[in-house]
Amino acid sequence: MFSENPGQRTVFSNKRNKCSLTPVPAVPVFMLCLFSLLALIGFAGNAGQAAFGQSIAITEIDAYTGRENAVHMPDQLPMSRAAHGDRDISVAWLAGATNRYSHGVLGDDLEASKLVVQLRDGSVLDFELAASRVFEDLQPRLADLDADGNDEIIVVESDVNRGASLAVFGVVGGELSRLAGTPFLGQPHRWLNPVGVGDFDGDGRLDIALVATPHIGGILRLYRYQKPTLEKFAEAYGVSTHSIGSTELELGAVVPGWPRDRLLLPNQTHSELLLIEWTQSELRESARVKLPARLSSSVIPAGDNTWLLQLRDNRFMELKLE
Ligand SMILES: [Ca+2]
Ligand SMILES: [Ca+2]
Repeated sequence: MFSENPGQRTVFSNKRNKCSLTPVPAVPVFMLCLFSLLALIGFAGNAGQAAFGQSIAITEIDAYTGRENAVHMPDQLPMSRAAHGDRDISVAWLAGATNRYSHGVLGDDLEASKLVVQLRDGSVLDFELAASRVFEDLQPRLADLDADGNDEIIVVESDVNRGASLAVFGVVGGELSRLAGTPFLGQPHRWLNPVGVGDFDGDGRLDIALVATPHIGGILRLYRYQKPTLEKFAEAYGVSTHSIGSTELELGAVVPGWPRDRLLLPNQTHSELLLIEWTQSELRESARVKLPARLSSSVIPAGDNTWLLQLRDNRFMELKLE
């Protein structure tokens, strides 16, 4: 069960040192009951201060070579990246370029009409969408969400009339199938950007993080994978992980940790980076850093609690959690 309409919402202000809870208009009683199992959350904490013994250090570094969106697989979508796995799927990619969805926020006006996988035994399977749908994405993501030893595929599927949803695919009975998905956002030209997978609630199972509508007021949403549904359990406003027209999709990152994984996410204007943790009752901001200029690139993991990033003034930076 999940909802797209929580009874209250938390807004993270773009101003430093300020968080606020903002009630939304009243909803019918039955809807409140329906939503009562959802955790309604917010970013708590004091900006600029390190909570939980955590702080973020930013240092300017020499230029590095970023990731390339190299196209190597048959019929692969231009500017996309294939995903390589070590379980049942050896490689997954987006294919069948089409301009049938007039949105074009990912670098060009082409989106994918097919998802293709090559299995470890060399066989190739594909899933072709209906004419009203596209994969509005530049990379499938592989993760064994249900710990059965086989990978699931996380990808953005958009409907030309209802906008984007996050979909989970997998190989079942020798076929590539859609296993679960979030609701579509509800209208055309509304997109969402997956952040990644991690155990954000500490229950030992992988969860999925995404940022809905990153261009017009981003909303962080956390989901548990409970086939055939994705259950939303946390939500907060005021973050963004993409700029319109960019092929850089990973402005946010999953931060491995114990007892829970956390998230490193830009604020709405990409001028700050926030370390965010789910505490079982709220999403807490546990550290924050103001960037010397706005973030322009994906945040690339470099090991040892370190990430590499680029700024709009063309400087290269190293970010380290301490
Ligand atoms: Ca699996
Ligand atoms: Ca979990």
